[in-house]
Amino acid sequence: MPGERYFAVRDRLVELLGWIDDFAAEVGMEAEAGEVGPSLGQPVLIAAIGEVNAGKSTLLNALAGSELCPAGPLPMTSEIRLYRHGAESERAEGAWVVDCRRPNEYLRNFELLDTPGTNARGSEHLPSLGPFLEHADLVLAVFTAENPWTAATWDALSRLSPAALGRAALVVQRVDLKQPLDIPIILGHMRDLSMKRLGRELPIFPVSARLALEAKRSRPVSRELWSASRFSNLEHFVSERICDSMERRQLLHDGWHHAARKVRRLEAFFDIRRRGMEDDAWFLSGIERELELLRDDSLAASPRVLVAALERYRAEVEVVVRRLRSKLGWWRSFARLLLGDRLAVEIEGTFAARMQEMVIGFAQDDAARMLSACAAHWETLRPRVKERMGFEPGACAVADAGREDVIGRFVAGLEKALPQALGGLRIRGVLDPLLRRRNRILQGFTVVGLLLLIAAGSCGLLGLSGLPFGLLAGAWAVFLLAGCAGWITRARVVAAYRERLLAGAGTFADGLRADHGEAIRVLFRDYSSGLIEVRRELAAQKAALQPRLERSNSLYIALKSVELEL
Ligand SMILES: Nc1nc2c(ncn2[C@@H]2O[C@H](COP(=O)(O)OP(=O)(O)OP(=O)(O)O)[C@@H](O)[C@H]2O)c(=O)[nH]1
Ligand SMILES: [Mg+2]
Repeated sequence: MPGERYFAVRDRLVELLGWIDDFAAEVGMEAEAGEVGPSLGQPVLIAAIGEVNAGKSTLLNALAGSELCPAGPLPMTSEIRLYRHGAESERAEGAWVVDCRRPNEYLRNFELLDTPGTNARGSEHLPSLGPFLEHADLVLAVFTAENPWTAATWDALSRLSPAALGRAALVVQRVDLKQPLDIPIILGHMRDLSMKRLGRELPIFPVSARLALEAKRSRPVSRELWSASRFSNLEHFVSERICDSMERRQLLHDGWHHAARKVRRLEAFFDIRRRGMEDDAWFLSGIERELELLRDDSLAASPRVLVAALERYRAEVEVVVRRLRSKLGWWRSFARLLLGDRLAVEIEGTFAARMQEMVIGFAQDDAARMLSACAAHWETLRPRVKERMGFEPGACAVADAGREDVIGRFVAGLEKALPQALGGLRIRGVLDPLLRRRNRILQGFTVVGLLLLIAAGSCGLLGLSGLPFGLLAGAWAVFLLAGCAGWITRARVVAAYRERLLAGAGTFADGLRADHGEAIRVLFRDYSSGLIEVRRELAAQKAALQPRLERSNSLYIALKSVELEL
C-alpha cells in the first residue's frame, strides 16, 4: 500500500495518543485550556477527474485493489461519489454527493473521490466538487492514452487554485491500448500542454489501471501484468506525496509534540502528587504528634486528677464512719455482746465495696472527660484532613459505638489497681482490736451491773429491808457508767478509724497512679486507631502511584522510539 511507512508511524502515534489520553482520564488529569490534539487519523483524500469513460473509476479501483467504483464502457459515474471506510452503505449528501461506505482496508487510510466526466452533460455538480478538489491531498487528472488532449479536463485543471494545482498530477490511462513507442510522444505532448494550459509541468504517469487491478487481484500477484500496468511509478508518487508532503509531516510532528507535552504534563502531575503525598505524610505525623501531646497532657495531669479523686475517697470515708457510728449504738452494742461481734469484718467489707464503687465512678467520669476531649480534637482534625488529603476520615473511633468499650477498658484498668491500693492502706484488722477493747469494757460494766441486780433480787427474797434498794441503785449507777463508757469508746473508736482511713488517702491515690497512667495510654491508643484509615489511604495512594510512574515512563520511551521514525 502506498505510504505504508507513513501510516505505520501515524498509527503508532495515534495509538500512543489514545493510551496517553486514556491514562490522563484515568488519573483525573484535567485537559489544558484549549487543548485540541491534531486530527492524525484523517485519511488521505485522492480525487480523480477526467472526461467520461477516461478510466477514472477503474484507476481508483486499481489503487484500492478492488472494484469499489462501478466502471464500464457506458457513462457510469453520474454523481460525486466519496468512498470511505465503514459498514457498507450509501447515503446522498445533497443533490450531487453520495457518501459511500465500504469495509475495505485501503479506505482506512485513503478516501477516494470518483467524479462524473468533466465533459458530462450539465455542470450542476461543479459547485459541490470544487471544495473537495481544493482540500484533496492528490488530484489525479485522468486522460485516455487514445485521446489525451481533450479540452474539458484541462479546463477543469485550470479552474483549480494554485495550491490545489500543486497537489495535482496527470494520469494517461489505458496505455495498454497503445504501442510502447507512442507513449513517449504522448507524454511529450502532455508536458507541452501542461506548460501551455497551466503554466507549470505537472507530474505525468502513463498507466493501465485495468492491468494494475487485474495484477492486484490475481493470486499470486502477476508480476508481468503489474509491470505492464506501469502502476508502480504512480503508487510510488502517491507514497512520496504523503510521506514528503510538508502538511502531513507537520501533522505528524504536531501530533508527536502534542503527545510529548501531555506525557510531560503527566510526569509533572505525578511529581506534584508524589510531593503532595510526602507533605501528607508529614502532615499526618504532625497530627500524630498532636495526639501524643494530648496523651502526655493527660498523663501529666494524672496526679492532679487523682488528688481530685481523693475528695471522693474522703466522702466515702465519712459514709463508712457514719455507718460505723450508727452500728456502735448502745442497744446494738449490747445485742452484739450477747450474740457475738462481726462488726469489724462487716465494716471492712463495706469500705472495700464503697471504694470499688468510688473507683468505678471516678474512672467512668475521668474516661468520659478524656473521650470528650478526644472527640472535640477529632472534630478539629476532620476538616483539616479533608482539606489537606482530600478525603473524609470518618467518625471518631472512640465516640458513639466505640465509646462504651473504651470506657469499659479504662474502668477495668483502674479496677485492677484497687486490691493493691486497698492493701497499701494497711487497715485490715485495725478496727477489730479497737472494738474488742470496747467490748471488754462494756462486758465488765454489764457483768457488774447484772451481779448487783441479782444481789438486789436475792436480798429482796430474803426479806432484808433496805439493802435491796441500795444494790438496785448501785446496779443502775453501773449501767449508767456503762452507757457513758459506751458513748465515750464509740467516739474514740470512730475517731481512730476515721483518722486511720483519712491518713491513708495519699497512699490510696499512689496505689492507683501507675494503673491510671497505663489506662490513659490504652485510651489514647484506641483514639489514635482512628488514624489507621487515614494512614491506610495514604499507603494505598503511594502504592497506586508507583505503577503509574512506570507507565508514564514507558509511554515516554515509546514516544521516543516514534520520534526516531519521524
Ligand atoms: N484497455 C483498458 N481499458 C480500460 C482501462 N481502464 C478502464 N478501461 C475501460 O474503460 C471503460 C471506462 O472505464 P471507467 O473506469 O468506467 O471510466 P470512467 O472515467 O469512470 O467513466 P465514467 O464514470 O462514465 O465517467 C471501461 O470499459 C473500462 O473497462 C485500461 O487500463 N485499459
Ligand atoms: Mg466512472
